[in-house]
Amino acid sequence: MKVVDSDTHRLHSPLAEVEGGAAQSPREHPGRVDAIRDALKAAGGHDFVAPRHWGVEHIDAVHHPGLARFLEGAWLQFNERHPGTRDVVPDVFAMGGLRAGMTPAAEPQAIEGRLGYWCFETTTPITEGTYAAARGSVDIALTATALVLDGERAAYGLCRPPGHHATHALYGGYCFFNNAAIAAHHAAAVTGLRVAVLDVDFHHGNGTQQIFYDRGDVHYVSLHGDPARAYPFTVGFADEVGVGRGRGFNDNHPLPARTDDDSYLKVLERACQQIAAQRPGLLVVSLGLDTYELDPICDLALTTKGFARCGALVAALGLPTVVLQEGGYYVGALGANAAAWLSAF
Ligand code: Q9C
Ligand code: ZN
Repeated sequence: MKVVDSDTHRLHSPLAEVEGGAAQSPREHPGRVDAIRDALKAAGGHDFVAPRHWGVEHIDAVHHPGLARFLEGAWLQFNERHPGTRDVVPDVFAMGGLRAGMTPAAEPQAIEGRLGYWCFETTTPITEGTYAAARGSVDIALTATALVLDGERAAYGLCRPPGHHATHALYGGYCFFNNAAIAAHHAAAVTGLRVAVLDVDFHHGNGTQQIFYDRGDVHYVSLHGDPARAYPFTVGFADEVGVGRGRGFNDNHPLPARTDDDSYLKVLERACQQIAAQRPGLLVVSLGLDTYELDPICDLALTTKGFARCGALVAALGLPTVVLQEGGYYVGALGANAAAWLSAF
């Protein structure tokens, strides 16, 4: 398979993330890409290509244009007021309730306010190189998409930072720009065909769902830890089916803790049937590997062999397919799991 990767992701490497009231070593770090790249090289059969550069208009087509403008200048604007800050994290959030019964908040002018206006949580620091890294991740996603639009049966984009938690106007969950949504929108716009997004990351892709919730041209289907117990907690329930023209084009499959290969594959088969029933022309897979049995922040129980079965099942859809990397935090098996999924595909 064609694999699109680059080193631009290294520009995003925070020292810490704030989770549960404490700073900890980031779960989402450059070593994740090293592990996947090394395993794919060792497995063989993959053809590595560099990404092209894509304009910011592809990001603005999916996100509020203010999000990219903000991320581009945020680190510098914060450091003008607080010199020497390495990792920039909001500590005030522009929650709707602050102005309940009044006109909604305009974008604040002070950087401390802007951070809490564009961000929804505390585990996604902005460093000096974050914007460039996030742009590079989008370049990888769009280059992989272009390869498939140009006739490749499939391509894999080794995206980092990941993307599926980023909504129209918010970053968070280790995600700045929604790589999969940008890829799916681009493919739908270029081909005029319906596009399906299959999201198998452990966490529900709240951003991707939100971006396409009122659209019938992009069908979002997700398997994930039930938000009754799992991040992002507020989105990803089974009764969220889309709205307006998007009604019937959103399918969520919340799963219980410790779901194993056999149970998972039964649900994945149902998800594939839902995708096939809408007759898409192209498939985007948000490939999170944090459903693994040893993942340190998740609670499903897939095995490396299970990932191979998943890759084979998705391939059987017979669709032109763009596979984009999302999460996966047990680095000791991350490469083997990616290689198993992609080789079986
Ligand atoms: N206590 C991805 O896998 N931390 N993002 C959750 C719960 C954020 C995961 C904190 C998890 C984000 C792409
Ligand atoms: Zn995840």
